[in-house]
Amino acid sequence: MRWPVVCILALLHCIASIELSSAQKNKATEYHLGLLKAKLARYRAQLLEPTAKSGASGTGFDVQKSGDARVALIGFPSVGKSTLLGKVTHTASETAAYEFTTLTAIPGVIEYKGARIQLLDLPGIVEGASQGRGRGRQVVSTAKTADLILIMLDATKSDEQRRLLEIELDAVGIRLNKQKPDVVFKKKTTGGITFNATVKLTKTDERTIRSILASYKLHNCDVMIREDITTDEFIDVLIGTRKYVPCLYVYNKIDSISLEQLDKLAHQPNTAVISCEMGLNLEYLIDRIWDDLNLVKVYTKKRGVHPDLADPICMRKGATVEDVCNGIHRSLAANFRYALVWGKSSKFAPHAQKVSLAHQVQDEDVVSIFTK
Ligand SMILES: Nc1nc2c(ncn2[C@@H]2O[C@H](COP(=O)(O)OP(=O)(O)OP(=O)(O)O)[C@@H](O)[C@H]2O)c(=O)[nH]1
Ligand SMILES: [Mg+2]
Repeated sequence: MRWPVVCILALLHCIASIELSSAQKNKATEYHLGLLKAKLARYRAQLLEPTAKSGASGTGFDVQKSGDARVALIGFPSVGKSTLLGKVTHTASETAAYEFTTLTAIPGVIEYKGARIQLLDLPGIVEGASQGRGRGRQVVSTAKTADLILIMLDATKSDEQRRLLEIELDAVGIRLNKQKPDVVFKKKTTGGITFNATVKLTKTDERTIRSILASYKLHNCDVMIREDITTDEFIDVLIGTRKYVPCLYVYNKIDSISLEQLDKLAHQPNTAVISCEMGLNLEYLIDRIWDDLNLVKVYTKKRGVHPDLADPICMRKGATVEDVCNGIHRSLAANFRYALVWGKSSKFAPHAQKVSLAHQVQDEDVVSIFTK
């Protein structure tokens, strides 16, 4: 056993025993627990991201990114991931009633109103995947590269599966449906620690944070906390390699459950219910995927011709006309005179509005750019 594994086991044991005795949950316990978690997070990070010389790889499957966004399918074996890929893309991935049918990453493309979304079918994972069971480590590492994670669940199985998958993704540093904590952290070479909190901290305190900094041997840094964060969230900021990824929970096989069960599942947040085999609700799922990716697609139009609806430019929500220019050609923004936009972002819709580079575009806008 490598030493970090031994440390983790020992620390887990300590945490368990502290948590047991913390029925009255006093401040001292919280403080020590915070320190232990900081240590644990550091050992985990070493274990998951081994240095080059230790040889073990923490990398995912080597699949080229393509299209406008990447969506990864994560789930236990036989929940229907490959069946979904076959239904919504032109790519076939072997499907079968036995577990671990899929052994590698298989990319397909969802065509959505001209946008191209890469959907990655991945092998099923099992409990302990983040520690390297099966191909688990590779699967969860690949999930880190996705713009959206679809956690696929079997509607006929218990809800325990959902929690187990969340634990596996959490363990490799993926934070689902969470924003990066609003903390500014800057290392310095001298000057000690300056600590500022612009809000009242109710879930952690300055003493805990200072001790965690000391345990990471960070004696010179600026910390500015602008949100009521937990100790865990502060550790995430320190570790710095966390990935904040949106996630949609997809319950498949709804053809095999009762309407009451269906109703209950469908009302959970960030959830879509489908049946791949019967083709139920798949169009809704794709609309949801598009929404959750937080992208806008913009169609460009040359003077005197219709816009090209087959080939939009896809950008993050909040993108401006300048981003559209850069998406077409590097030199365009420099020679920009004005643009005309039609669609939701035009003040005069359905007519065009004349706009400058700073104008924010919206989904399905049509843009014409005029240069000097
Ligand atoms: N009843 C029902 N069965 C389904 C549905 N979708 C898929 N299945 C069945 O579930 C089984 C597993 O499907 P796969 O698509 O191979 O599952 P997978 O998640 O890719 O599994 P692995 O590759 O082993 O991880 C197959 O026998 C499918 O026919 C569905 O909507 N309803
Ligand atoms: Mg499969």
